[in-house]
Amino acid sequence: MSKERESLVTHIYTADPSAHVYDGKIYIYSSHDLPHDGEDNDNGDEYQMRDYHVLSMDSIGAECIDHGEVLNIKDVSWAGDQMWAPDAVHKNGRYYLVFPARDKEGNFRLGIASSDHPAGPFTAEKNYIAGSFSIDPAAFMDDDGKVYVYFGGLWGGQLEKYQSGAFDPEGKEPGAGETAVMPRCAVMSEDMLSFATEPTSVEILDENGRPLLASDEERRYFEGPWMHKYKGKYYLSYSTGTTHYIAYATGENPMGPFTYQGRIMEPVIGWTTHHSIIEFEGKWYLFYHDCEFSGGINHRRTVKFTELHYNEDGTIETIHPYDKTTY
Ligand code: FUB
Repeated sequence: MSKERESLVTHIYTADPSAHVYDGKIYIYSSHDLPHDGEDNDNGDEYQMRDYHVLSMDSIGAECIDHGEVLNIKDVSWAGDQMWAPDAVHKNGRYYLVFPARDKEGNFRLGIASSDHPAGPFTAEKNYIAGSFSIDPAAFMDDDGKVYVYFGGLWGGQLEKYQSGAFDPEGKEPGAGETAVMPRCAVMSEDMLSFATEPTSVEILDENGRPLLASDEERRYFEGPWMHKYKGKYYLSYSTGTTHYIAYATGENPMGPFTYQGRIMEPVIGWTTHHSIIEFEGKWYLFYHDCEFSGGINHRRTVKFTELHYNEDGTIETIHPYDKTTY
């Protein structure tokens, strides 16, 4: 049985969980960490993933099933290396996996693969999405059926190299006092194979309506976006990277602007923190990963979940991941 805040599976290392409810079950689209002895660096070279697995649970607490490898990099003709955090979306009767990988030139791109079944296997399109770049796509379908893809990650994820709109190999994070690099968002085409709109920056503002600054590392966006809707409001949540929080901002429109609200989760064991949020049978859950099972090895992560609680005013209670008095 899967228990709250315990590793869902331990026969492989899994990370970057994107959870969805399909046909009344919970499906988790995750990265598959491959153990190796290479060193960690700021380019994320330690995250050497080459395939995806789908996990599922019939209900919260049920046994977590690994559906095995659902896509391997050898079957993605445009990809060269490093298949990082994926997401999925169900549209037009098909299940679409949206995933990042480095192309043959070493630049991260976003690709699409599809299947008739939520647990795959998935067949990749021949080319990456034209105009795509960076990592961590999160696909959100709004009530009108439009699919928005939020994406972008600093450092290894290369987002700071696209500030001018085109790839600049010398691109650096902005200095103190300058506006932070913001996540990107594009609307997907009806057939889910291309961007229907150019990717645009999604603004995250402070309490005074000013864009968060690059030096505000406790609050600014780093990677791992997720979008969900609660009581008609849009909640953009993300990792702050260097400060290891899962933070969130809310807004009235899926393209923003969003106003910073607070932290959803304090740091976990391990450098990265990556999450997703779902509603299942009237309760809300956060799926995340940490490195507790591997004893703190950054690229040997396992996926977990915990319940998430809203306050009356729509703010989210901060989760302290190892405080057993809170769950
Ligand atoms: O898993 C590789 C990278 O680590 C992801 O793309 C980031 O979000 C972080 O979790």
